[in-house]
Amino acid sequence: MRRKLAAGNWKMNGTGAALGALEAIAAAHPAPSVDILICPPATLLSRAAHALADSAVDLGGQDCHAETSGAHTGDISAAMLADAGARAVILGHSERRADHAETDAQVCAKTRAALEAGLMAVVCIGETLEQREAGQTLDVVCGQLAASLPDGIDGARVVVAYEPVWAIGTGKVPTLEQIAEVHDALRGQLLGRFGAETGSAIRLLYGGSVKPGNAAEIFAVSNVDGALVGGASLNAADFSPIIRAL
Ligand code: G2H
Repeated sequence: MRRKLAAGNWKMNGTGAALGALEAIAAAHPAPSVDILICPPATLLSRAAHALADSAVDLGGQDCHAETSGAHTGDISAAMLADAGARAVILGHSERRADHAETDAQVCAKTRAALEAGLMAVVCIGETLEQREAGQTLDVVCGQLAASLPDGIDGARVVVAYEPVWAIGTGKVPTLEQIAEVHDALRGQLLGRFGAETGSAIRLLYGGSVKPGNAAEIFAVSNVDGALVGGASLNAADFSPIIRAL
């Protein structure tokens, strides 16, 4: 049985003053029945790890380099994230794919590096509006999934987040039928490629404009094991009801 996961992606939001929001989220869920992961900016990780040391909330990064060290100015390795207190890392978010031209092959290499560093990898995939309107959604997301995950993975430490690009930060959300169609296809592909044990252990999150008002109905969709939440993960007032809806 897959444990549900509520993951927060703070993106490029939050300075030291935001630690209070992290503490409020943790304080509201002292013994959660689901996993809670928050991925603040890397600059906050060490302080957040200290502030949440005794909490049930795990911390994650938002990207890592595929190499462990070297001449890569401005980049952060998976081992560095782990050293700063991260237990996970988001990889291949559509904003990284768009802003930094990240390819599936790069995401795959980063995923391998994250797993080797002992992190859980939250691998993001999703179609653009043009691709959906052209009827290419399943081809696109299944292609991204195939090329973004390495072979030989531990399913318990891999999470796939389906995030339609057109639903991110827009307030637009796919229909429940559209979410189910994609998640069922992804589960089928994972089972076919990795076998029953690994393929059924990988958690599938939905992401894109998840809010307190739509979380419960999304979580009731087949093969939705939780959510990757952006804007609504920045404060306890919004994120706590989403966590409770899981
Ligand atoms: C999608 C999501 C978090 P939001 O990017 O990954 O953001 O919930 O703000 O749409």
